[in-house]
Amino acid sequence: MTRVEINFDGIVGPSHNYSGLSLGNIASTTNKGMVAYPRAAALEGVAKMRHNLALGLPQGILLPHPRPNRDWLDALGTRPDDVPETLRPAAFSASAMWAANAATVSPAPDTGDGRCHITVANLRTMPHRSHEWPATLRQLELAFADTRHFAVHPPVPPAFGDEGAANHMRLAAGHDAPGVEIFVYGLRGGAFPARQHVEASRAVARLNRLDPDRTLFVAQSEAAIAAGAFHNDVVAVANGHVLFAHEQAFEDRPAFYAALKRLLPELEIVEVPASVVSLEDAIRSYLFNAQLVTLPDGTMALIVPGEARETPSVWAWLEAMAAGNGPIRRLGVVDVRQSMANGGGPACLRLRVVADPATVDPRFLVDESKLDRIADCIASEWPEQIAPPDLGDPALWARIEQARRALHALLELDALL
Ligand code: SUG
Repeated sequence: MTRVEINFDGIVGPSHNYSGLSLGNIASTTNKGMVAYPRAAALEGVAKMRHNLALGLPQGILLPHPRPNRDWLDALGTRPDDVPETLRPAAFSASAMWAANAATVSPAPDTGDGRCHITVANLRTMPHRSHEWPATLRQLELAFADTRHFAVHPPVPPAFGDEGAANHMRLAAGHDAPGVEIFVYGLRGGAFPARQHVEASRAVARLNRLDPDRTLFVAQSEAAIAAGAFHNDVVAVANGHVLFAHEQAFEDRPAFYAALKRLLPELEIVEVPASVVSLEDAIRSYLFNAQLVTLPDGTMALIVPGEARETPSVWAWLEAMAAGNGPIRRLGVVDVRQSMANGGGPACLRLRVVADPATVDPRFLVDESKLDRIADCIASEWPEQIAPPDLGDPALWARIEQARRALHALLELDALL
């Protein structure tokens, strides 16, 4: 059994649009009302997956959810053809593309029963995301159906907000070694909501059967949330024994770093000082919403969005880092502008699972040729553009629903329709 890290990217759905639904997510509110390009967005996502494959990394997918979400509208006593304007954007949101919010994953070496545990996130803080979990649960139960290796849990009750892996980090000597799991929660966020509640984090840690002695609960800094870091993965990312974080990511950073060093002596922290890259530049560029990956030769690469290269303070820092003696020596740049304009960078678009690929349902794994077929489907079926007022057009609903059906047929995943 060879356990490796597999990135499962959310395929950008055919209803991708900019409705400004996420308070506290600066890109989402700033770009409200803009024309979106779902076809281009989904093809950017495919290109990002190809970038990972070219680095020699295994790659998986998660599929777009049914939109408009007729079950959700039904439960609210309405239908797409008489839905109040206030509910329509939420019913159409393609936000399930941000797979880092799908669930929290605890790999087998960390759990009490030696299985990989996956707890679906309830995403209860934002109405447009609160109805993602049933479709996410169905997909994850199918993709990880082998109960000898996986346990998939439904979300924690909505009394407590949980946003999944975006607020969770794992540090370990290697992917297949026992790790330290870190849950980052919010206490306050100035004018913005703290979307991850500590009680939800504690519940997920229990459900995932983690060892309390190797689990840390750490408060995100209020300054970071107030500056627009609505998830921890906007200001920090971990991989293997490396933590890459902004100086202002955590409320009590000395205590956190000290606890971490005690648990993981090989820990390396790569910290970016606020005097070099301000929180504002970090959030604008999504420097930390990067994929920090271990390459097949054991070295690490940081895959950043194009916006990081365009932000002078950030790019200067990155170039100096890659040229130095630290653990991250290689940089990759991917273009996910359509997703970025809604506050979703490279790290938001993927859910990391450590597993033997042979234990995963192969329909959720991709290679170049499957990506070719997915790209063809997107190119022929996805709407080219959507402005929020278009969401009232029944012809567009039909198009969006047909596009999703075509993708599911192609992937032989009609069971999820
Ligand atoms: O939840 N944006 C998402 C972005 C999620 C990013 N994920 C991570 N950081 N892991 C959110 O705020 C915008 C939708 C809109 O405005 O229409 C949105 O939901």
